[in-house]
Amino acid sequence: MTLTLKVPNMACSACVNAIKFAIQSVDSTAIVEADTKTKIIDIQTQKPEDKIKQVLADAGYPIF
Ligand SMILES: [Cu+2]
Repeated sequence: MTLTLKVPNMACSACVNAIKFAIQSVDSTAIVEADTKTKIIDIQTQKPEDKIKQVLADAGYPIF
């Protein structure tokens, strides 16, 4: 499953690393592609969207 989410707080490569780390903490096989210009991340994961959104919110990157 691929999720496409917009993460308004994602500003730089450190944010991308934090987001990847947060997602991979719940799904170590997840593949995360992020674009800091568009604030869009594409995530290939087996976890439900709600779970991914929750870990991102917990990491300081809420999805609106
Ligand atoms: Cu940043």
